[in-house]
Amino acid sequence: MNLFEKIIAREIAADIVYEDEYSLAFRDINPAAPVHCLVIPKRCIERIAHARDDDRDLLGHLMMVAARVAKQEGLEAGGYRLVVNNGEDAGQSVFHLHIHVLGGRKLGWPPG
Ligand code: DGP
Repeated sequence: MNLFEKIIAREIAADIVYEDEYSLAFRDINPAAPVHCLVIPKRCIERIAHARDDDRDLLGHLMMVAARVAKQEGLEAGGYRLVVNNGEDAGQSVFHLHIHVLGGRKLGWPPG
């Protein structure tokens, strides 16, 4: 079981902000912004590059959940950023697909 599967199974505690049949969202343990949540699928896809054609609905669902979480966290008016890190150069450290939802401060671009 990977780390995020343990969070789904409640073997590791997390501050969960949203859950449904297909997805879970919880606060990042090491926040990079005042609001920093992660949206994950309950069925593990290691990284976006491993997604298959039949993951299309699930991927769309995760984006909708990310927008919902951002709204719930009060980020809609000021704006927010969604990030998916894929692989080593992007700094992916947990190999279970996740969308970072970041906001609550002015975010710089491009990322360093
Ligand atoms: P990435 O670098 O894109 O793979 O992001 C992984 C994120 O997961 C990173 O921002 C920190 C977060 N994280 C790692 N371990 C835990 C944990 O045990 N609990 C929570 N809530 N977040 C974690």
